[in-house]
Order: sequence, then structure tokens, then C-alpha cells
Amino acid sequence: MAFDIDVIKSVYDRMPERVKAARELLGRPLTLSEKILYNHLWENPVSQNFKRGADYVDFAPDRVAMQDATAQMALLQFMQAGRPQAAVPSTVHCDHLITAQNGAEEDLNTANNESKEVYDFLASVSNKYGIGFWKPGAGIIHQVVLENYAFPGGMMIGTDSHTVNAGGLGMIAIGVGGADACDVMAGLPWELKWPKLIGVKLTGKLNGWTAPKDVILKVAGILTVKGGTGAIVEYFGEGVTSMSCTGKGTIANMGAEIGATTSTFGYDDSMERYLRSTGRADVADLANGIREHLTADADVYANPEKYFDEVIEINLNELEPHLNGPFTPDLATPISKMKEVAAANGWPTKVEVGLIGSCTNSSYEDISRAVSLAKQVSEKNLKTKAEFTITPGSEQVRYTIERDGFLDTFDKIGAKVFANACGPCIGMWNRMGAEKQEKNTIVHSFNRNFAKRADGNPNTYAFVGSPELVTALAIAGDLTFNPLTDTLTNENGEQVKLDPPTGDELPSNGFAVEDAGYQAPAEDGSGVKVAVDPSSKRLQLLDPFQAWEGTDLKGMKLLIKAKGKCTTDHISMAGPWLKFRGHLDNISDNMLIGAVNFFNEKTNEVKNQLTGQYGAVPHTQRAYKAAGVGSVVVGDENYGEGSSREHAAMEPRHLGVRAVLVKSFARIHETNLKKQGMLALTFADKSDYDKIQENDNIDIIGLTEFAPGKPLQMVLHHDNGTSETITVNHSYNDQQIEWFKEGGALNIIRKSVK
Ligand code: MIC
Ligand code: SF4
Repeated sequence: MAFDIDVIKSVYDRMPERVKAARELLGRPLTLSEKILYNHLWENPVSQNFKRGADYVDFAPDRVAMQDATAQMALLQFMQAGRPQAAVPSTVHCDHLITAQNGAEEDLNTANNESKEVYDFLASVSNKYGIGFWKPGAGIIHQVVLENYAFPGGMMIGTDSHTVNAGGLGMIAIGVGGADACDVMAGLPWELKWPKLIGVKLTGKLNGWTAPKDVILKVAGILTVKGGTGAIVEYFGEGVTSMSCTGKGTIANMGAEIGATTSTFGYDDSMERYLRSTGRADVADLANGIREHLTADADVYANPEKYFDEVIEINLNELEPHLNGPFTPDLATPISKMKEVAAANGWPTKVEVGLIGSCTNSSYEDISRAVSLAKQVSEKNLKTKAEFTITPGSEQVRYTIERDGFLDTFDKIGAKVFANACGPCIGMWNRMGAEKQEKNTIVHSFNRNFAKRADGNPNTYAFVGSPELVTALAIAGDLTFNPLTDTLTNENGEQVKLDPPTGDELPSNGFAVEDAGYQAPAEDGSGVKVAVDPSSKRLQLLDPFQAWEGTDLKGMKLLIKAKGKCTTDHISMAGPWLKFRGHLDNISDNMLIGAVNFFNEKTNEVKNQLTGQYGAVPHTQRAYKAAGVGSVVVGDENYGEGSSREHAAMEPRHLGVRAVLVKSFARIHETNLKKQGMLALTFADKSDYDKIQENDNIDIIGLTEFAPGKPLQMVLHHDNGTSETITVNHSYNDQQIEWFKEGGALNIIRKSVK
């Protein structure tokens, strides 16, 4: 039986009526996204036709998921909310803190020792507050959620940007910061700007070398890393229904890479098969009972341009395998063009390592298709040229692929199986020699490839591709190898061609697992004690941030004017810093160390305006804090792209940065800043970015009349004695202005508890 079946039942019970009411209110057929959103409004009955991209709306998500690296901060906040139990079913997954080095067993043992304090903390908080706990080794949050918790038509939030993965099973699943998760677990509504809708119609069918991954790599190339901002992407068409459920998961997963709020798919047979095969026939039966409500109304997919803000059509019959990268997931190159493009850009073409797996691509189908290529190595007397690694997404998948002999086949090509965890995908990879910072190429089936992300080496060129393409390129050892047309020279000197991959959507003998790694919480957790050692380096209880002083902010210093791409990896790096995710003061030492200073093009070197000396960003900011001087961070487009980690907002808040002013924000990061009581501002005129000078003193005017839709003024006092006033916009609503005034959303919850 599925977890929390009662919740699923109640969602389905109310759905027909609410969908009908929404359809009547809008006076037109509904998309699937609208049906799910209207069915999860905090306030019902439906009374308003919400304006896309404009209205803030309160929702009641069905569940919350958290991974260990973000759960620490989420739960440290939740512990202050004064609730005996999480108000909705919630889970914690231990997946981000395991370093990949020697192989699954050894690496897991090391993590269990190194991170014992954090795991014990997460386990006891979960136990106390009725939260399901998935132990280290159980798997990666999104795969475990897809296998156990996701359900068609549901709505969930998760403290990880790839929570959207559950869209593969027809959910509206959205990545958020820990403070948002804290609200929902505290029984409060969750707020989201009513999204715009992008429709993607897939015609034709996947075939040969092309995989679901190529759909999203292509979409990323079309929409770019910010093209999906503020939108839900809804996929439909023949190409969708003929694709596996886990393949849909891959597409939904990487929707995070185009900034989309989430992606989703209508309920179909592939989802039913997946539910049944993962032990949830009960959910499949319930879903079958309301099938027509779990997909869009017929006219929507027949005439999509009438209902979506933008429609993209991709013909799968013609879609080529793609490789996206390096350094950004939207730089899409079809494999047939790679030779030319790599040569033109000087990308190293020797593939050093191929890595498959991760939350994005570790389904049974993915692995079985990759294995069909690995088998050909011995059959065709080939030798695998690159190193090869696998990170299974869950113990259930790992156990099943071991049983079915896949791991043996990989073993024969020299592959290393890492723990069921994030590992190399998030810089938890002790890659030999990475410290030499040599220029080199890797290919992987993960989702992100920002500089330094996998191994900390800024000169690692990482390309994202399907697991089958990654396997083929690892065998060939060559980035420009096109398996559709090229041959390889085997050990006998013969030219051989790889046959296209084949595989099974689901295991014909069913999934199996001995210990899935789940720990249920106590029925009554009131007696459970949660201890945080005050001298701990890894955990620190939170002190409330100070409320706004009630005046305009004057005499602030420019901390950094960041140039170009500034993702959450640049603002609060992962990898070695993950260990401080539960200790705000310690992790603040990584604040913005990856951002490029506009004035000297260097990372982690900014001018301290009090001394005139250049120094590290966190160090400089600590000096401002000590002197009681506020500061401002300036950034470029899509600032805060990538992760949901709220540390990227809490660190500047903790160290005394008052405002972040950018050309544009990524959604989750903007909300995180607001939640923590920061000012998240955008240039009214983007070219004003050029007016910001290194020695500027900055005032923000208009805060005493801070109101929705009303811009603020920023005065730049340059060091030559002149000053300029620029207009800055914001997207705060009344509630969010309260967060600012109170010094953060949590201060409001705290007050209501007292
Ligand atoms: C990621 O893929 O970048 C992460 C690590 O999973 C993050 C979460 C985090 O920073 O802890 C995400 O995507 O939200
Ligand atoms: Fe983990 Fe990578 Fe997935 Fe993030 S994207 S959850 S780091 S596997």
C-alpha cells in the first residue's frame, strides 16, 4: 500500500467538484496545471480567475520533502514554530552528504562517521515531529519520492530545486527554500505567483539513440536557463503518452534548468504501469477512477495556442541526441554537430570520465539501456576508453539492477558503483588529480554543469547527455563520437558500430529490495529530545534576525558588483561546504566566493571601502558588519539561478547585507531573499547596472512608504562627490513587505506562537 493513501484519497474525492467549479468560473476548458492548482487552493470555493504571472495565491500542498543539506536549515526553522507535529506528511532524505570516492560501501561508512552528528539530528527531529526519515544510502530524494510518494494530480513542495522531478508522475511539484517548507509544515498556506503556462507538444516517437533526456536538452536550448521563469511547462502529445513515466521524470527534473516553476504531464498508461510496478496499485486504481480530471480537457491539447502563453512543438521522430554544455545546461549541441562546435570552441575532446545515474537519470529503463551498450564492449571486442561511474538513484533500483545482472556487466567495463546518493553531481566527488586544475572533459547524465560543480576544478568541461549517450562516449573516449554514424576500432583493429540501445521500461520480474532505508517516526514524538551541542561546528540553533529599523537605509557600501552568471553555486558553493549547511555562521564564510567581481574580474577579491584593502568577500562583509555598516550586492541577469538553497539568502542576511539589486532574479532565490527579510530589488532600467561604481556609498529611499507595485529609489554617492538617483523595482506584496519589516517570515510565525 502507498504511504499516506488517505491524503491521496481526499485529493481525488474533492477534485471533480473543484475542477467543475473552476471550469465554470473561467468559462473555458482547463489545462492539467490549472486543474491541480485550483484543486489545491488554500481557500475554497474558487472565487477568482487568477491573473497569470501577476496574482499571488495561497495554496495547500499535500506534502513536503527535504534533503539533508537543506533540511537542516528548514528544520532548525521549523523547531521554532512551536508545532507538535508537521501539519502535512513530510519526509527527510539523506543523500547530499556522501562523498564518492572508493565505491558505495566504503563511502557510505565514511559518511556515516563524518556526518553522524547531522544524521542523528535529522533523525531525531524527524522522529519528534512525525516526519518520515530515509537513511543515508536509501537513495536520492527525487527518485525516492517518485517511487514512493508522488501521485498524479497531487501538489508538493520540496527543499530542493529538482523537486520538480515528481512532475513525471503528473504532480505539480515545486522546489522551495526551507522557510517555505517550514510554513507548510507549520500548517500555514504556501504562496506562489499564479504561473504562466508553456505547452510543449511532442509529436512522433522516441527511437534509436534518442532518449527523454534529449527532449529536455532540446527544450533547454530553445528556452535557455531563464526561459521558463514563472511558468509551468505542460507536456502533451503522442510523444508523451508513448514515453515511460521515468522518462517523463527526467524531463520534469531538468525543467529546473530552464527556471520553470515546474513541469507536468497528464495521467496515462505509463504512469499506471509505474505505480503498479512500484507497489502502488491502490493509487493507480484511485487515479483510474478520476482519469479525465488528471489530464487537460480535450480542447486544450487540440488547440493549445488558445490556452498556453507559449507553445513549443518538437517532433521526436527527428530529434537527435544532444550534449549540453560546457558550464551551462542550455548550450545545446546535437551530436552530429559536436565535431565542428568543439573544434571551433577549443573544447577538449578526450572524454576522461562518463558518469551516469543521479536523481535525473537512474531509472531501471535508463540503466538497462546503458547496459545494452556496455554489453557490446565484450561482444564487439572493444575497450572502454574513459573511466565510468554509476550513482543509482535509490536502493530499490540498485538492488533490482544488481539482481538482474546489470551491475556485473558494468563491472566488466571497469565501472565504479558509487553510493545511492548525489555524489559527483554536487561536488561530493574526491576525484583524483582534480586539484591540479587541468583542462579536461567529462560527460554525465546529471542536470547541472556549472563551473566547478562536479569536482571543484574550474577547468573541467562537463557535458550533459542521456545515460546511453554518456555510456557510448565513455566507451569511445571521445566527445565527438557520433554513435549514429561513426565506427570504433576494436582490439582486433576492425571497425565496429555500436547497435542502438535497447532496454526495459520496468523490471519484468518486478522491483525488489531488502532494506529500502526507511525509518518511520514515533507515533507520539513529544518525549523525543533534540540536542544541538553549542560547540558544534556543523549545527547551530538560529537566532532571530533583527527587525527593520523603520527608516530609509543610508550610507551603505557596495560589497560586490557581480559580473555575468551568478548561480547559487557562486553565492554559496556546495561540495566541501555542504558540511556546514546546519551552521549559519560557519557556512557564511563561503558567501559569494565564486562570484566574479566586475571591477577586477577576479573571484573572492573585493575592495573594503573602510580600509581601501582588497580581501575575500565574506571577510570584507564581516568587517562591514563589525563596523555596523550595511551593504548592497549588485548582480546581473537570472541572479541566484540553480539551487533552492536558502543559505544563499541567509548568509548575506546574517552578515549584514541589506539589499540585493540585480537585472533579474531566479524565482526560488528571490523568494528566499524576501523570506529572510532582505530587499530583493531589480533595476528599473537595466543599463543602470553600468552606473554602479566600486567606491559607491548607497542609500535606499522610499522604505517608509514601501508598498506593492511602488518602486524605490536608490542614491549612488560616487567617490568623486557626484551622486545619481536610480529607480529600482520590487515584486513584494503586502505579506512580503511584512516579512521585510519584521526581519523575516520566521519572526512572524514565532510571534504567533508566543
Ligand atoms: C543541487 O542540485 O544543486 C542541489 C544540491 O540538489 C540543490 C539543493 C542544495 O543546494 O542543497 C538544489 O537543486 O536545490
Ligand atoms: Fe542530488 Fe544532483 Fe539531484 Fe541535486 S541534482 S538532488 S545534487 S543528484
